[in-house]
Amino acid sequence: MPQERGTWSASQTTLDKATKVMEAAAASGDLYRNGLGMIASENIVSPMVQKIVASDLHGRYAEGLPGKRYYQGCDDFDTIESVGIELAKSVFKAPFANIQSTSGTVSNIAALKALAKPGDAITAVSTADGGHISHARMGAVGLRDLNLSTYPWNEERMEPDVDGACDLIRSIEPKVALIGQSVFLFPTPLEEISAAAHEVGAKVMYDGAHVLGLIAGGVFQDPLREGADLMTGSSHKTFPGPQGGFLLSSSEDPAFQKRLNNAIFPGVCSSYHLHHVAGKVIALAEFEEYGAAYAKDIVANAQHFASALAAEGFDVLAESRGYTASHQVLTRHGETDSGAGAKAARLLEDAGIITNMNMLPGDTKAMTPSGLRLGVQELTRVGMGRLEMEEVARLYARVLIHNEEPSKVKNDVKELKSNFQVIRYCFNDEERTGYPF
Ligand code: DSN
Repeated sequence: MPQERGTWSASQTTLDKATKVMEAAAASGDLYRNGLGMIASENIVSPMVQKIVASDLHGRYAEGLPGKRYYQGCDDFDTIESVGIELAKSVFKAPFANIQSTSGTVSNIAALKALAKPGDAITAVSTADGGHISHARMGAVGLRDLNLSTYPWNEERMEPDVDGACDLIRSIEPKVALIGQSVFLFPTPLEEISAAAHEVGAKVMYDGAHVLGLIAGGVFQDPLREGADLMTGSSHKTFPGPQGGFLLSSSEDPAFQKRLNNAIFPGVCSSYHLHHVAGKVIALAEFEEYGAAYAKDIVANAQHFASALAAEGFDVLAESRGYTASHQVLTRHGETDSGAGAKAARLLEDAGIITNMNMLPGDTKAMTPSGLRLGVQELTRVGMGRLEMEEVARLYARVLIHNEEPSKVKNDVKELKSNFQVIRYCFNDEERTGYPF
């Protein structure tokens, strides 16, 4: 018998659990609404993306590609995905785009499935130097059982040592030369590395997860024209869409493109979160309109913020290169492996500033690093500019240099943030303009 409305009942214990979850979600929303979200891998989604992510698509299934589905009922979604593929090709200037992947890591797993077989060699940036966990044996590289060799790292320039990387590639002759990091301050000298890789028959895979919006906005580097055969990325960092991933390629070869599509489905996805794909498509349309301005403002803000932190007395990395050319800023808060970064992140959180501890060159332990990795893409999205970057640097100094009580600083963080509640660089929405609930 179907359950009659009105006879639905639930035990108080289960209801209490659901209530607790709803309250925690609302509290998390308040934390970011009233605080400063500065984790470099995060962002907020536009009102139109918020709306479509909560649509009926959430409960639906699709497998395959537009026009070639296993399930009925996909005609409307075919429209959405077809528009999205064309937008992704245009926004990323890529002859090939697959927009189904559910995260940057899933895109990486698919790429490695398409490019290499178990036992093959791969070169990448080590996690200690800022490489992503999916580039490591503990992540996707290990899952594919690839033999990893890591590039020598130039600490001064915060990028792979180019000659060393080329020598490594020439001696290892990997199947895949993987480029890109999660700590990503400066563009990688890709042309030289790609030339060495192609010389030995390797494919160049560029993980643009962090910097995808900066690349598409034309302010970082242009990997698909600098030698990368493939670019993976997240849809929710400097590219400000819902959580998910992209798989992009410079290849016009239909057989290679088919291999990439097959690596996503049936390779690593069955259904693929249609509401998020639809959100990505809206975000792509918004990016086509406003992305270049957003990307430019992010990098300008990161540079202002880094200089302002240095002026307050912080040890900001890469001073000789102008601190940063991306959305990220790196700060050192104590001795190598001292845990000073973890302590700083906790104090900032008490003041309503959300960051993450990060290993810096020399650190060897992930849980007791000496640094912070800071991102300004979310503050930029709500309209903060140069003056606010200076104000935020002063708030950091009050907590971490002048040892003010974080709860006192939190009031000023809330006051500052109260003036920045409207999400920018997106289509107008008459019903809502700000943070989700
Ligand atoms: N671990 C994330 C980051 O913060 O860089 C990316 O997946």
